[in-house]
Amino acid sequence: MDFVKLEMDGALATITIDRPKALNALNRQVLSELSDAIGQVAANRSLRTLIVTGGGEKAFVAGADIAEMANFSNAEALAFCEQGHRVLDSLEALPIPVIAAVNGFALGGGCELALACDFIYASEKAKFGLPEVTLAVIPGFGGTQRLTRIVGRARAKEMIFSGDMIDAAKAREIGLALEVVPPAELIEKCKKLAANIAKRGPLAVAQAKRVIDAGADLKLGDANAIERDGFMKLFATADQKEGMAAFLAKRPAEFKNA
Ligand code: DAK
Repeated sequence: MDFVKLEMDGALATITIDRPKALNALNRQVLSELSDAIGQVAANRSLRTLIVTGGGEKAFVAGADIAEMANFSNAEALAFCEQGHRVLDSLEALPIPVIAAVNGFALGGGCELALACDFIYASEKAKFGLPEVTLAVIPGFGGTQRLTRIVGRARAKEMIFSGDMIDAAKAREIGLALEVVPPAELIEKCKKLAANIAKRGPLAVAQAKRVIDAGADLKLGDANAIERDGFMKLFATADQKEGMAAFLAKRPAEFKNA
């Protein structure tokens, strides 16, 4: 892969969008490589967390590639949009937690990539924005929908209508970024959380992610039915027996992902 790096280290995978000369902008090749990398993560059952970040000093991802999009026909725009939706949906559907480590500009499609992760940790120099209206288009990789679900309709409209960037502190204030840390500490902060996640019951973490996401757009009663289903299913796993036996025996649990 030319522009996407996939590293696996024990239970942790890291995907780096690595095209720093274009501030990691997403063109069709980058999206296709990202799709391959996500497929490899999905196929590896020893992984417990994925970190997504940007290569170089300046950017997470500065958006979809404007040079490539500039002369798109309607049909090409639709195909690109569908490719973006497919890739980000597959990222969102991974059964393991996905942390966006936003190390710089997260604009347009880059902000949308971060929004498709489970949550965002940001460096103090991160900048977020959906500037598409500046280019006379709208966000096309799910940003109008995912941002609205995370920060609420009015804040999403403010960002999308104005096209303005916000800094990391503002992103945290509105609930877009969960944590903001000095640049040099960003990956360590994400790794620390990943190490904690790796100690927990993997099927339980996956089930928690599934029920939270599946219930998010439902009425509470229907969403709680999904929770009941997930809770019940875990009692058929060896890890549940091990987790509770280990607690009662006052020893650390050894989970088998089974
Ligand atoms: N695409 C292509 N190249 C980009 C880029 C981008 N999004 N962002 C930066 N670059 C390139 C620059 O052109 C420059 O290339 P060279 O001139 O060196 O060849 C290089 O990266 C360094 O950028 P700058 O020289 O501009 O660096 P600065 O520090 O001065 O400025 C900046 C950094 C992030 C403020 C600036 O680069 C900038 O404003 N970039 C564009 C940000 C942006 O507008 N992003 C949103 C893109 S639109 C859809 C599907 C998807 C989308 C919409 C619709 N459908 C099909 C319906 C999504 C749209 C977007 O993401």
